Amino acid sequence: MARKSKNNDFKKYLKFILPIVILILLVVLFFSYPSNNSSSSTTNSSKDGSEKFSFSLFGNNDNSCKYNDGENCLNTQSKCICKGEQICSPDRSKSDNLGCYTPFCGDGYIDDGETSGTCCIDAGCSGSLICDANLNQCVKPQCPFDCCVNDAQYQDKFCLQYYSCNSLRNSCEPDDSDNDAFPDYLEIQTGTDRFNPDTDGDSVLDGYDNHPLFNYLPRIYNFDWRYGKEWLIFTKKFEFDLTLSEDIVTSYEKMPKINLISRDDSQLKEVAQIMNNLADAEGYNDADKLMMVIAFSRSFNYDYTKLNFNKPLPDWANFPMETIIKKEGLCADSAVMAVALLKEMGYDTKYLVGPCYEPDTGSWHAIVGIPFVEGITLDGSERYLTYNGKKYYYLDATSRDYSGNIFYSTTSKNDFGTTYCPANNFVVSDD
Ligand SMILES: [Ca+2]
Ligand SMILES: [Ca+2]
Ligand SMILES: [Ca+2]
Ligand SMILES: [Ca+2]
Repeated sequence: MARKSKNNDFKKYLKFILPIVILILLVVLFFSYPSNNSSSSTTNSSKDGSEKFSFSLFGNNDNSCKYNDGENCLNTQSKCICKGEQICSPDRSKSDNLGCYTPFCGDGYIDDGETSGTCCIDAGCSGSLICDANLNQCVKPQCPFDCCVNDAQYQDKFCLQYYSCNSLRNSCEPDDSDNDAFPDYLEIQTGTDRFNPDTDGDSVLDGYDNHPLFNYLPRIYNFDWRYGKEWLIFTKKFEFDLTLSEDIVTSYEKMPKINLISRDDSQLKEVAQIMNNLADAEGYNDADKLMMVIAFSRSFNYDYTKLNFNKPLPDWANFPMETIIKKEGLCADSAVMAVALLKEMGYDTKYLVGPCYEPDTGSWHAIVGIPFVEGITLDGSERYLTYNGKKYYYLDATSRDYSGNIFYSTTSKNDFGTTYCPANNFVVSDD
């Protein structure tokens, strides 16, 4: 009886205890399910790497990263663990919930291994170099000008064909291979030779030649004037013809007004030869030869249109041949012409300039300085200046409108005398 009773007690005990055990298990199950995950997902890790679901029979849930509660890879390293190439950097805007981040070149952060050499997009460049984002390379900055060739600071930028870089101005300027004032690209367009400064051989550089491909039909220029030993009493008429191409005549107006006296001019050489021949035919001494040329110069008209050009001389004066062809000019034109022509004839002449005062304040006068030569008679009133130990006598080559004594003297006030343009103020102005 007792055994039966014992068996019944156990059954009663099971009936009582089993529901309690099952109830406890259900309660444990319920609390082991994460409260923030109400979905029925059974995946145990999301793409951000966090543990979404864990099952523990014993209800121990501390192994998952509670990022909603502020846990991250930095402050809870044991649970919030970054994976693979991720780094822990909760401050970055694109970090995941755990504060993990996968760095890449170009993300704006300098990470381990990123230098100017490996990732200049993030790490930047040293010195004046800049990062080329397409190449991810440090390069010199692009030249900001027309051109920068072999410039240490900038990437080289070259000029188009037939242009070269002026390194002082960083600008592309046209090539002129033969230095004839005619750029290569224009020579190619025109058909002239870019390696021959005078394609048609008419003595006019291509750049100043109205017809650079052919010698334009020449024209005859006639000159006549008078000179005599007894000045204004007995005179001899001289004359000569000069054959000049129109291209030569127009070239003087195109050329820059530099080296007016020193420029090598084959036409002026021809005139000098004519003058020497004319004087030699008369058996003239040096003094008469000089005066014959001065008389030639003084036969020209005074160019009143240039009268108001009160500029320093002679940068605005004409070329000697220009004055000869026009047969007119100011004192500067006549003096430049006479000095250059007499030099070609073998005389050591100087171009002299000096200021003139009342009533024409600010104006200048230009005259010729000549050395003493055979046949000159001096009366003591003549003026001269000493230059390099040599006396140069004043000679006024300006037009017949100012006729008078040829020599510039203290008494020749009608001839730009000392009151008007003080003789002591003349200086040598060679060009
Ligand atoms: Ca040229
Ligand atoms: Ca040429
Ligand atoms: Ca020519
Ligand atoms: Ca020509």
